[in-house]
Amino acid sequence: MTDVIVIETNLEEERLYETIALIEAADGVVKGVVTQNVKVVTPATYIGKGKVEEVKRAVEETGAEEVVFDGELTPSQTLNISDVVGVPVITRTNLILDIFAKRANSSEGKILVELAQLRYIYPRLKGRGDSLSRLGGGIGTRGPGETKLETDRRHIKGRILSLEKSLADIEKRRKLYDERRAKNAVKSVALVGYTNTGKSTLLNKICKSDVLEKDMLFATLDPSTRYARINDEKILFTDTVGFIKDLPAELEKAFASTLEQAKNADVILNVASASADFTLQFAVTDGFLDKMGAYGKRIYVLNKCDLAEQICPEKYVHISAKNGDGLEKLKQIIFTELFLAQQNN
Ligand SMILES: Nc1nc2c(ncn2[C@@H]2O[C@H](COP(=O)(O)OP(=O)(O)OP(=O)(O)O)[C@@H](O)[C@H]2O)c(=O)[nH]1
Ligand SMILES: [Mg+2]
Repeated sequence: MTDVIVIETNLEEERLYETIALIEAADGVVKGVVTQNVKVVTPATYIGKGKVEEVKRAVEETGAEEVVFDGELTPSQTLNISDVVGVPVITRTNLILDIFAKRANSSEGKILVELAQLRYIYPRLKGRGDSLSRLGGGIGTRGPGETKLETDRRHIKGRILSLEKSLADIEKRRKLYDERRAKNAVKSVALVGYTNTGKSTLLNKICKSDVLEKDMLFATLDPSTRYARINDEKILFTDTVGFIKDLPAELEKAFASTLEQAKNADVILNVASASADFTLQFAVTDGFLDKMGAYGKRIYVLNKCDLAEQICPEKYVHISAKNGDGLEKLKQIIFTELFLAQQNN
């Protein structure tokens, strides 16, 4: 567990909750939040000089070991703040990369995370040979690439190329598998959506399976595929990594790779949570799917309706994966899309 102070410059309440959840998922404990409504960015430290002093006091009073900046900083801004506050400063991207490093299980997942980490670090190493050694051993710094962080740029470049090659091999194998599956004509459904909306819970309910479901951001990293039957037809369901707003560019590639199956699925369930800002969640997911060129028919599933405080728009399919409400209806909608509607296209 690492105690942290958060610097918040985005003043939406939900954003702060999300950041705190990210910190918890990375094994951090929030000891305080320093907020600044940044009207003019201070080039050296992003936030103003007085605010940096306020962060320093918060660090000293709480004994926090790290500062989490809820956004992006340039490498020199990171170092300048860190010099004043006396502890390492990590960005939201470091935090997300860290959670991914912790969760990566499959060999592909590990390659993807290491690649994303190295791609993030590489341009930041210029003329800053010493900067990484300042990161210490807290959150935001671990991962498959950790031991290699102190080697030089050339070594990192070489490692990136070699990881890219391994990944290309994995992708080629998967493509063959997908082509074989397409030939066997098994219909497929992908569960995609914002993180923590209940995708894994829904997969488990539909397929009577037991993939990890947990109240934590990015509980799922590697995709899992299971079978289920609807009206006696065998259908493949794939659970996928969750999306998040402002995903680091370095991780977008990793997402795109683990989402290959979603890209080729006949039907995509875009899952959001009725207890959160579901309009934003649907939109964030749609944005990624559009960018990836996913062509499957999209069904918008509003999960956790048991928790809904307001009346949810009718245009979504309302369900509760937890208590089973709406699941039968959802299955029939999926069936219609796969076996009836698409025949007419
Ligand atoms: N109240 C309620 N909770 C639910 C429902 N569905 C899932 N949950 C809970 O929401 C939390 C997240 O569920 P997951 O299935 O792990 O969510 P996910 O979308 O797979 O999350 P990531 O893999 O982290 O992106 C768990 O604590 C579930 O028990 C639901 O319909 N109602
Ligand atoms: Mg999951």
